[in-house]
Amino acid sequence: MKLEQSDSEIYGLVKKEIEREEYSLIMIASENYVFEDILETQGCVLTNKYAEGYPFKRYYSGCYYLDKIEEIAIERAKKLFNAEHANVQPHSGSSANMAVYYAALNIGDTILGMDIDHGGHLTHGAKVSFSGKFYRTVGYKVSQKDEMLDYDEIRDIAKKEKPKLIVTGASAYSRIIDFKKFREIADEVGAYLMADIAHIAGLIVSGYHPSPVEYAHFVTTTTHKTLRGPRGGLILCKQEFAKKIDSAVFPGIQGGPLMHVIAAKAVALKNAMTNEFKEYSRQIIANAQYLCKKMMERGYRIVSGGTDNHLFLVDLTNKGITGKIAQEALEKSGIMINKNLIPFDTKSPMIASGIRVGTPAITTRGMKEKEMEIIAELIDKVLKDPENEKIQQEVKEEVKKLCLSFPFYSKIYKI
Ligand code: DSN
Repeated sequence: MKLEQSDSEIYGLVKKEIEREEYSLIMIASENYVFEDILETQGCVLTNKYAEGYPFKRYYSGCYYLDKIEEIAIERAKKLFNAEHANVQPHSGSSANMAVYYAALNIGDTILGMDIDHGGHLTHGAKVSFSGKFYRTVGYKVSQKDEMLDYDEIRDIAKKEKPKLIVTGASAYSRIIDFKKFREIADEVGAYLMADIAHIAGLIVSGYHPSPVEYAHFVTTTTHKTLRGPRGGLILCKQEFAKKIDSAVFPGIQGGPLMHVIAAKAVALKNAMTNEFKEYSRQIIANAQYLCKKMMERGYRIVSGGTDNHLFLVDLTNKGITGKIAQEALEKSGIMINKNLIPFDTKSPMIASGIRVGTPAITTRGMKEKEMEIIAELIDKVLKDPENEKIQQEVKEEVKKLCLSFPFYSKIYKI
């Protein structure tokens, strides 16, 4: 029985969401569109099966095909990232980070991570997260001078606080991260280094951002952002930590793996090995840089003055509006971005002084520099007069027109 017949309420809402994704500019830096092969794999019968354990060492019978699938996913992850060991079972990036902490630390040990207000992730030590509750956490910030990482300052904090684990990686940082320097700092204070590359994994495997795999003891990522796979997590590590990581994931923090998601991760990892994917990553960055330039030409201040990756932060202070107002006005106009704290922000996270803009999803649709110019103009039109509902309606129509020239899910669903 099809969903339309069995549950018309959920079916209707899913259909609406397909339309929203098709006719909006999805510019939330952590989101993307998956292709049909990923949708198909995630929606397949593998969702039925329990497979606690690891390939060929399971607690359930009937796992022979799943063993092969997980083994393929592991081998592809190792090959793509040039890693010694991979665990493909974490349900999310947060679970991947939790498993690394569980493997490497004792409760109460010190973690040094990037402050969430400066671009770090919740799980890098925020007090509201398990990371800030179970561990002693200390944060580093970007420099006030250029809004970039200041490695001397990070070293000073590390020397003073003596963390057992240093976390590098971010959710809202637009510059290249020097993983080698982070490792040097970790070595100086006798800490482990974990690189959370959730945002930039796709750029790394394409060669457009240096890889941390050589330097970090542990690397974590999600598979659904620039990697363009299913929603999930992944851990890479040196062979010496393989056993500890595997038992931290299962039975440490998770039970049965989501085998339909693991199969879809395998498909995404294969796709990421292609030249087409490399070109896609190049275009993500070219689009972000071009859009950034066009926003600057319209008088927007960009945090750190630009971007080296798939995202940038816009400080709206000189425009006299908050991130919250901008997010709401743009959402009504069919442009999805998120309000975001800027470094040294004086506003609360629910209000925020800035917005975060990302290009992975619109690049997946095939948009290039020409479209970035149009998008910069549309964003500016809305933000110049954020209360003006007539402008929002006009821009929404323009956005729909633009989206219609880059059909995506309308090619596979009837909408
Ligand atoms: N919440 C994600 C983001 O938007 O960056 C990170 O997990």
